[in-house]
Amino acid sequence: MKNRHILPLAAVMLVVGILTFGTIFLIPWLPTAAAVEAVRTDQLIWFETIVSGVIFTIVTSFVIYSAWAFRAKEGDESDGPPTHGNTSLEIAWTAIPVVLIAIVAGWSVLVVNRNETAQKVQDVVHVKTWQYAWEFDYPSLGISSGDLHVPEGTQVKLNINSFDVIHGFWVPQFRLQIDAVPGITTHLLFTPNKAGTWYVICNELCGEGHSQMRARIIIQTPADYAAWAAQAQAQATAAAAASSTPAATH
Ligand SMILES: [Cu+2]
Repeated sequence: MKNRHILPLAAVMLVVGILTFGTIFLIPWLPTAAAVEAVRTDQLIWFETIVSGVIFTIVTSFVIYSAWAFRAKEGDESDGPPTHGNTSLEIAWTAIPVVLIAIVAGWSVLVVNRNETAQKVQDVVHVKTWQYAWEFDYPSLGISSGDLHVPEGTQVKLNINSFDVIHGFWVPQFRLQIDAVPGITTHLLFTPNKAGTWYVICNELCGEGHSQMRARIIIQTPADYAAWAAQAQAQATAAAAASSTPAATH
């Protein structure tokens, strides 16, 4: 490349780079990450986004600068000079993408593997779905709830069933989703790591009430979670006692 092209090309690259990376970093593209799995997924997404931004900046800058610097003069109807390719350039633009794709593929396998590794200590919750509601049963506590309460820092295993059509269990803050399919039980593992209230959103078009099919997911500190569980258990015991007592007025 001739020296006189280097400075103006660098200037174009600077402008394109600022616009590209401004768009990448100044817009909050991703929702809060509230689980260990979300953090792992986001690291991979950011790696891919930044690499894509660098490649986009280089390619776009060359295209913009070349369209301006090598444009035909007015009235010039002649052919351009013949070009026979450039072997080292072709090797580079083949080898670099191969290496990048290998990195992304390997990294993805690691993320999926780690996300799907069961820990020794787990809370198990049975998720029941139907048009258009969620119910969460806690077999170890003997209670059920319309909100999904989970403690921070402990892996949760969901066993998911549907009683009618296919629904989708999706929590954007976890970057995870799995279908609820009638006739089979599907599973999802996650480890919440940020206390707060988010939503479980149905992610399969399941009927006219689909867009309203949401439940709260409440991530609590272990102490708050234990307090909630104790209160819910006391309520369940009181309700069972009341329903088994014969009513005097009848
Ligand atoms: Cu649904």
